[in-house]
Amino acid sequence: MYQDKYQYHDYYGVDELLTEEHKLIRETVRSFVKKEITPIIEDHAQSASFPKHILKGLAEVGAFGPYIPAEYGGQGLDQISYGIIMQELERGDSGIRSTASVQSSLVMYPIFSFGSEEQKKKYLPQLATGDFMGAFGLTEPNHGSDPGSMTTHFKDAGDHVVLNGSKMWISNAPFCDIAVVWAKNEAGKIQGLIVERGMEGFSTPETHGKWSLRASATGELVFDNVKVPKSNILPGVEGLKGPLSCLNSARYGIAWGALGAALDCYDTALRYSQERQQFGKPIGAFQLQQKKLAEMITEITKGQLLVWRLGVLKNENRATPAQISMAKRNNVKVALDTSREARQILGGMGITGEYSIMRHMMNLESVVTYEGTHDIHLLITGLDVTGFNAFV
Ligand code: TGC
Ligand code: FAD
Repeated sequence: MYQDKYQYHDYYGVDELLTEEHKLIRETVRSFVKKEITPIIEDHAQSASFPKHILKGLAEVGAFGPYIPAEYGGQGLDQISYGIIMQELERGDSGIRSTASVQSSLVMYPIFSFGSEEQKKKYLPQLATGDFMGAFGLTEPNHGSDPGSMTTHFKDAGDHVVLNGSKMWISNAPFCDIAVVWAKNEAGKIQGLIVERGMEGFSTPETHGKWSLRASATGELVFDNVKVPKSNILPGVEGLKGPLSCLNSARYGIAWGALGAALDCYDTALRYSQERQQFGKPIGAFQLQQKKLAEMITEITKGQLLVWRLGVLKNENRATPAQISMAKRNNVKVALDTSREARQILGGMGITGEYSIMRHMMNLESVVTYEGTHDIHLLITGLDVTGFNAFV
């Protein structure tokens, strides 16, 4: 029986910057993860299956749309609370955090921000309870980092539009009830459409054979002359800034989330280094192992301060997309480096499913790629500081 011995690490007393409510939320999600996720996640990752039975529990701990106002089923929490929830979930598994990120930032957020009152009332409460699960379709087979060149499109047909094209690498696609899909209208402008499962011509084939995010369901969204009622078009936004605004929210959550995976790897490696004996003493007594652990906690601590400050800016509506890019890029790299070093500290045991490290490490290969790759975020920072646009 798997024993979750995880203990949080707060080297700089960042907790003192949190409110009692933040800590209570963290405790609730942490307990949920210990009870419901860590005991089962390894089996799901090994068998490449998504644990659908946890969706209700995720909704109950407020993982779906925590910052959406209560009148639409959310909890009206602040951005730091959202970040904390993402961190605790990713401490369990990046795939579980992915499901919550997509539901909150990529499905509920656009409906809340750009949807009609009717759309908000129809979808948001059911998304908050997990009765409806959503997916977000931006990436296409030939357009990943450059979503502005997408070819998925729709044509006016009276009271509805006809949607054609396909989206690839879509988290939650295989089981989603609705998908927020970004497509070009006849004028070539990008708009968001809510596509519902059951609409004729809409299918969601699953992507198999992943070595990363194995406990998360990934798939395609295929549209073959799908008739979408005009009332399902998000009226509040046109252009690439629509989907990119959603990404600001999701990338912010990932910046917090990735630290959860890093903390889990660091915590596991620290304990192992204190217990595992070689050459007559704990391996943690060797300077080379201490270097790894000291650098891990240093980078994690810097990351904790970065996201806390970003959360304050976000609460005040002052966080810029470039600041969010910096935090996503930095913290995911910290987590990936931490997982690789932690795996080495565990020697051969590090490659087994008895410990979470290798699973985190493989998951983070997706996290460093999705929501904008490591290099794309560097170029966003480059543009912000130099004023020169490397994308054109
Ligand atoms: P560019 O010409 O710079 O901008 C087009 C319009 O968008 C505006 N804009 C933004 N608005 C809000 N937030 C942002 N972060 C924005 N960035 C740009 C911009 O002001 C402009 O507005 P307007 O009014 O002038 O039209 O766009 P570009 O075509 O040069 O592309 C820029 C680039 C490369 C930075 C961008 O396209 C990008 O971020 N590429 C990465 C793609 C990406 O992140 N895809 C993620 C897909 S979703 C996903 O991965 C989910 S994983 C889920 C999970 O499981 O957790
Ligand atoms: P490409 O864009 O082809 O990039 C390939 C390489 O080229 C990268 O290293 C990139 O950094 C580099 N590159 C590209 N352009 C430049 C440039 N201008 N300068 C320098 N280097 C460049 N998408 C969704 O819409 N919804 C989802 O729910 C979703 N979930 C995902 C889940 C998983 C598990 C994965 C792996 C991906 C998911 N994605 C999703 C897609 C993800 O956002 C894309 O994979 C990502 O944006 C990169 O696009 P790409 O894979 O097409 O790579």
